[in-house]
Amino acid sequence: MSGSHESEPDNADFHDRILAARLDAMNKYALFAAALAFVLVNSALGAANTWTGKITDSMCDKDHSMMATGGKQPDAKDCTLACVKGGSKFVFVSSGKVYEIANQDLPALKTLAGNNVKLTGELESDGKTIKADNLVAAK
Ligand SMILES: [Cu+2]
Repeated sequence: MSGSHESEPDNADFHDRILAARLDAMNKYALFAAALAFVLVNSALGAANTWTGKITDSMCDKDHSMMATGGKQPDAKDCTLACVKGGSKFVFVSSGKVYEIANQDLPALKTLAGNNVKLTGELESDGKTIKADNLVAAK
């Protein structure tokens, strides 16, 4: 091996590094463009939101003391389901605000009645009705 060949691997390496840097910059741009597109599409569709709160019913909303018997608080789930059976609607209470739920037939409303939940959905233009997409139990 002569000395003149020794610089070649270095050159190739240098070239690789330039190429890698260029690809890196392109990836960053692509990611940024994708993120921007996502944000734009989301805001155009009336952004989905996530709230933490409680599923209860429109008669008791913030607490079930109205249904207390002999000073004993009813079980939140039992009370909510009983009230809904009696004609009330499921509501969602978050940070002291009571939201109506547009889709009362969502099965998770029954299973998570009385529970703390994380609710993902869309706030309708009236500012007090949520169309729920998903409910998961929360602490
Ligand atoms: Cu109730």
